[in-house]
Amino acid sequence: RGADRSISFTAFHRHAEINAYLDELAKAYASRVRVETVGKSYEGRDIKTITISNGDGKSGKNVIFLDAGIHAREWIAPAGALYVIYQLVENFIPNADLLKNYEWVILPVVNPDGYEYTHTDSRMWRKTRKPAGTCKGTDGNRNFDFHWGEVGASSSSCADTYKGQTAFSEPETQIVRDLLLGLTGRGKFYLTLHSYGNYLLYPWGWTSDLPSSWRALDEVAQAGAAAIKSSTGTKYTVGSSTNVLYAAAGGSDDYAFATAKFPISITMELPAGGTGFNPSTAQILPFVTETWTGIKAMAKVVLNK
Ligand code: ING
Ligand code: ZN
Repeated sequence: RGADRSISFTAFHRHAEINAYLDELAKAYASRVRVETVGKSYEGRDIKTITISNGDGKSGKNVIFLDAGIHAREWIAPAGALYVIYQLVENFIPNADLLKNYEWVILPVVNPDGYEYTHTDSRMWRKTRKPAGTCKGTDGNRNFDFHWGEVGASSSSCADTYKGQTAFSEPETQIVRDLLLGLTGRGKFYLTLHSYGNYLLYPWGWTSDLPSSWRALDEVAQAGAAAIKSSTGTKYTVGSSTNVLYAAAGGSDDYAFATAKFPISITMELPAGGTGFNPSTAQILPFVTETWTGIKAMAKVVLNK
């Protein structure tokens, strides 16, 4: 990685630095990278996606869609998304198989207002920043319109798991919704990065029942867990969100799976480090490297189907 880049994996970066990195890649790798501003956050920040291809000019390929940073304080998640971007773009040759029949669309910071707020004001902020009732902010991962608000979400605007005034009340979740729906058919794998706890979670979050295709979901998630286990020894727990963590409706993974028809949809909870949402800067590179090992293994199962 050239010293001229705006990011590294030895620090957590501000949203403007992350957007600048995407723009640098679009310039330096114009034949393989497209960066688009897909909308603005409530406070007016540009929300960008990067679409990565192998530059062969073929259109209509299947898509792996990855996002991170819907929860503001989970800083290792955007770092993980940036590492995926870095590998696929700047370390293209060894990763070329991952781009042969697939494009990757990556949205590294879904909730930039919250993310910036955790840097400037309140490190443990989780939600968006739009005013709602007496308090500010909605939990983006309770705001999607699939069994919205039925379980594991709060109706109080002051709660960390506030479901929002309506489903898709937030511009940030509307942006993810529209991207997912625009990929219906081509979208084969939806992966959303969170922290913390070392889980690979699949639908459903709204019920303890399993989807009929749960074996395919489990196969992908188990491949990720096994690859990580054999690379670093880190143990990931695999299962449906409700069954291995807790029930929570209105999550992006249930929506991608049920409504946008992504056949594989997974929430990856990255490691904590010593202190939960705040790994040390020395832990960033080992964590994102290990995460990338798991993501590659999962992607390989998907693209060999
Ligand atoms: N965890 C997720 C949350 O939104 C989750 C877990 C994912 C629950 C998907 C239900 C569905 O609560 C974190 N750390 O945010
Ligand atoms: Zn989260």
